[in-house]
Amino acid sequence: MDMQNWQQSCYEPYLPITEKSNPITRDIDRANPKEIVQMLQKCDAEIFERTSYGNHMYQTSVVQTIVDVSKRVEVILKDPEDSLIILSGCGTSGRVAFLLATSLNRLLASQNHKQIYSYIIAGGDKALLTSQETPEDDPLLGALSLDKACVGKKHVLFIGISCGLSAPFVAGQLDFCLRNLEIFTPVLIGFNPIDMARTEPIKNCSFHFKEVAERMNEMQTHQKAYVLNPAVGPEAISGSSRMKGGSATKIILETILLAGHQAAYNNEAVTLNGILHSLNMFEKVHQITYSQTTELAALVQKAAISLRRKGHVYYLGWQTLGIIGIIDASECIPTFGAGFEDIRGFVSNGFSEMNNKEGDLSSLGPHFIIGHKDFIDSILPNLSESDTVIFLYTENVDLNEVSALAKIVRQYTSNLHAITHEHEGLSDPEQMKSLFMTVLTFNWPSSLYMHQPDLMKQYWELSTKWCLNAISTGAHVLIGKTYMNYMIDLRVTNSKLYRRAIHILQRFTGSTLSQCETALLRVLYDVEELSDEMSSTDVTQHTVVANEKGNVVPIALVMLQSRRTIAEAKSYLNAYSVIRDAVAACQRLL
Ligand code: F1P
Repeated sequence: MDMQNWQQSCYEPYLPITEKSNPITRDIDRANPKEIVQMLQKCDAEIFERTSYGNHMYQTSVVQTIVDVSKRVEVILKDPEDSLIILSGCGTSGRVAFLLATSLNRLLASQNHKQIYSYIIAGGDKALLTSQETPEDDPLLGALSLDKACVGKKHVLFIGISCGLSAPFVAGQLDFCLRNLEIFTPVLIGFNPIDMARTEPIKNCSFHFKEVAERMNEMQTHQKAYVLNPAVGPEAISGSSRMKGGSATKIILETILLAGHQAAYNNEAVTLNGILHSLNMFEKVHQITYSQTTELAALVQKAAISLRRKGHVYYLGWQTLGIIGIIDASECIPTFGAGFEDIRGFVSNGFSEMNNKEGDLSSLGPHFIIGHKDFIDSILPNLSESDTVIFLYTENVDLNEVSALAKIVRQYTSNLHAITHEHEGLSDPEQMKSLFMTVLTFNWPSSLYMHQPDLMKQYWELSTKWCLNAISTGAHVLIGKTYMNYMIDLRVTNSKLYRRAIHILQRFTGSTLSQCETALLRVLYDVEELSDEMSSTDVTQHTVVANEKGNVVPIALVMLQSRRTIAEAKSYLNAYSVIRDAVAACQRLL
């Protein structure tokens, strides 16, 4: 089915695009590693597809908005005193905001310009490395943190990211901007048409997301606000916006921000053609990355074998590729219910490389131990052949450092691999390659970076993100964590995830919405009969309870399917370590 068809209202009409199940990956749970990578390649290609029910990325209206926002960036860069560009979001969207703000501030500093970028992530810096889903539901918190971030500023370009046009935290911030347009120019980035934005009422709040998005749209006619919401198709794993949503956000924002930089500092006016060229280059990055399907599939397989053997996957990255690794690894915990030790990322120089607002967070606990030195001290002594180690580096790093660490790791496991990036023609010394069992090398043609050399780093980051998303997603799919392309065992920790859980129950049991919600609540509160208080309390309260509960949706599913009690459903599920098998067996009970 192509974009044209699945986005038409007849395909899962009750769901916004970002929550739909993608037909390309419908049978991903039965695919082999190579097929999985090919499916992901197709899903990611939809970012650049030129046919779509909603506006697509290359559509003139989208490109024109990118031009308009880039010009705003140019104005701010030319008058940096009292000005700020703030990027904000929840979960992956906040992590992309952080990555861009930090990386562009570094670029500005290296060229002796004032650093004017800032980021906000719901839940603060600890949400960069761990899942903090609850603050996402709080619009007031969003507005307050924005207000605090721009004290004393006269011009603020605010970029609010919510892939699903759904996060109340971001809605609160956009509303705040719309009420203070003399200071703020708000931009909304997401991947649903506005009529699919979320309409669920927000607690203690007079507006919902769609209402704010409509106000934004109206203000766009006066060039006072901008909405960038191309349709890029459903995620490969339903609703998992860390994948396509995160990548498309990075592509759009890097296009905008670097076009603004070129205009402000190199006198290169922002044009429609320039923006189209930039999007084209990102499309090439997609093609080059997925041209190595076989090699990538081999890494997916290695990672799956490690997880199946109860081993681990470790990403050891240099510079921002290390951060990409940490982000990918930490997202596996909420996405796949993975254990924190299963897939972990480490970055050279730890928190000084992160350069995050709140500084070194290592005292917060083991989830925040991220440096290569920490890896050597705490992981290396127990490293074995069951573990897969993947180095992530580019030709711009100190290769002596890379080879020294590789030699140490090799003393513990030969299951050592590398993903590397280099300019075409400048090849990695052979002796480097001999240190690894496999090396996935990307040779980047000069045509890609001639126009804007600054973008090369962003291309390498995106390419690495695609590879790691494929490895971690593919590995979890191969060990049976998904059923079809649904992640059934999701944690119901905010209102969006609560609604997604109910939808999954409806999808697989055919029960009514109210039956599914009741079953979900019974499991959350661990009672066969819900009290009036439990039924009437709001979703926020339910998600607080859900924070401490695992296996909630699978248990509710078994209950609905087979009319079992909670205890019976739990013991039924205990017989299965693989979600796919449990659900399939449960389907047969019908
Ligand atoms: C934000 C987000 C996702 C995360 C999870 C919960 O989504 O935190 O990043 O993976 O699905 O929601 P959005 O506001 O960008 O749609």
